[in-house]
Amino acid sequence: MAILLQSFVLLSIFAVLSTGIYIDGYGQNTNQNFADKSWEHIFQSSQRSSVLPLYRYMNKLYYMGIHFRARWVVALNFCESLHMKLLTIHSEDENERVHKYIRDASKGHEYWIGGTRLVDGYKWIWMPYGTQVEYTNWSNGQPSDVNEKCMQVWITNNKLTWNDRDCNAEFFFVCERYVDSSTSGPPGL
Ligand SMILES: *[C@@H]1O[C@H](CO)[C@@H](O)[C@H](O)[C@H]1NC(C)=O
Ligand SMILES: [Ca+2]
Repeated sequence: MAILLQSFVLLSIFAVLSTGIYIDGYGQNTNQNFADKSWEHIFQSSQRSSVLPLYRYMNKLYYMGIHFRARWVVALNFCESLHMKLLTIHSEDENERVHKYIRDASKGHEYWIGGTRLVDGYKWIWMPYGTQVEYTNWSNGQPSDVNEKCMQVWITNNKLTWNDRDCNAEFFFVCERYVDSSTSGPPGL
């Protein structure tokens, strides 16, 4: 039943994407904060094509998953469905940039990113790349609990910092894609 419901939700989202509702919603946003937003075709068929609103920063594209909240694994898979990955953060600059995107989105202050210790229950790994998490920006006192095996970012005291969280909690999320995956990728890959 849960799986059926989940499939239905995902299918509905594809339906919305492929009717182009996104395009109109984002197209009207002329706020200068969105200046680095571009559009990319992801779904194409003979009948119609759809585009995804993406930010571009350095060698990465970013998609803000702000239209439904999901458990961590669902967010991971949804990003893959968009030919993207759940976000990985590798520097203070990038952390700041994501902070800005989250502020601009105005959709709360908690988002899933791609760090997890589900793989061996202990070590923090960026999924689905399988690389070890090196740069970190944990909140004070975090990670707090070995039962919290997934990584989120949250805004506290006007800073974007990281927290370990129960993977079954539902949050918005951020997806990424390296612009040219043949010549660039996350550190360590
Ligand atoms: C963590 O992120 C905040 C901003 O969101 C930044 O001010 C701070 O310098 C970062 N810390 C590290 C160690 O990168
Ligand atoms: Ca925690």
